[in-house]
Amino acid sequence: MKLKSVFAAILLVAFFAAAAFGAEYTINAGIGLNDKSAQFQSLKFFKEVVEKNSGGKIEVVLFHSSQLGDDRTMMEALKMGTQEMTCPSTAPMTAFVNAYKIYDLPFLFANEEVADYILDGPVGKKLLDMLPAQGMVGLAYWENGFRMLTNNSHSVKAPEDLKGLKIRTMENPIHLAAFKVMGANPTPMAFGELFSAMQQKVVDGQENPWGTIFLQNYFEVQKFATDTGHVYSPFVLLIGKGFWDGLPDDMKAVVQDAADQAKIHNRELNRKMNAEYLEKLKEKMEVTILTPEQKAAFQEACQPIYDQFAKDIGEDLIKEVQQFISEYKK
Ligand code: KDG
Repeated sequence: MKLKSVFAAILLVAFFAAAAFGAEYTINAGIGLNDKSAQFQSLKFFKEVVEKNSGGKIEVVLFHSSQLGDDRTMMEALKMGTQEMTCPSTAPMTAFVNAYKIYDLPFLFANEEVADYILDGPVGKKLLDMLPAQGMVGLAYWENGFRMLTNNSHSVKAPEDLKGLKIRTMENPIHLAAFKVMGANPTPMAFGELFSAMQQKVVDGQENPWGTIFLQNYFEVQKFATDTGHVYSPFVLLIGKGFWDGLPDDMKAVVQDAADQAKIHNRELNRKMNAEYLEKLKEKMEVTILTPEQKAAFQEACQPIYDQFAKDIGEDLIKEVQQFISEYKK
């Protein structure tokens, strides 16, 4: 038998053996966004790398569109060991680790590059290190992105235009306070309930990155959009601590490496998609692109939030982040 055929035979035997015995570990991974999102595409990338590099020992099963529940429910499930993986926005993570509120400060990051610098630096790591005490392990920061406002009443060009608008926010006290101080009437809600809430006019508007606004078809129920970019939303790829502790070291290394590779893929894809979907949305909604002066008015309106939450978040942590941000600018 030729060498090539021997190899093919070995591979075939290995394949059938894996199929017969099944994977040793199963990671059930769920998210709120749908299967067209950059987040789901990145999870598919993660799955391929893990399954290949673990030699089939780990199987990753993917769920989207809140099939396993909302961000908060899935984090609870990780803690209880009934689900292995999720990838929430950091905003609802503040219910478990208060320090994550740092990322909710309005207009903290000027662009994606400074966000990467902070998230991949010592502050980002310090916050990931707080998760095991809560029964979760943070593998990597992926990206949700800068959040933009939509509504179904009128075009918003200044904070005053927010007056009376009922806006859905994530379940996070800083997001609520920021929209209040800008003049809106905010209400927290799980992501999975948002589309029908807008359709049934329970809320007038919401805020999410361009990719989500397009891919979740929000333009069908929202006429107006504004590029407020009021906060940058990171995602954290989370794995349950109980499950993680049960993995042998070589499999932990495979999962960590796949999470890091998928992070790079995710950030590139997300940025590309957000830019593309903004252009597509311009054909479907009235999109306002703010001038720097108009944007500054929103930033100024949100300024009191920094004082309001200084003690809660920790003045030292805020100073530390601001110090790193100013270093980055130099
Ligand atoms: O998959 C992520 C979603 O569950 C959620 O985090 C999306 O930004 C989001 C929101 O507005 O809830």
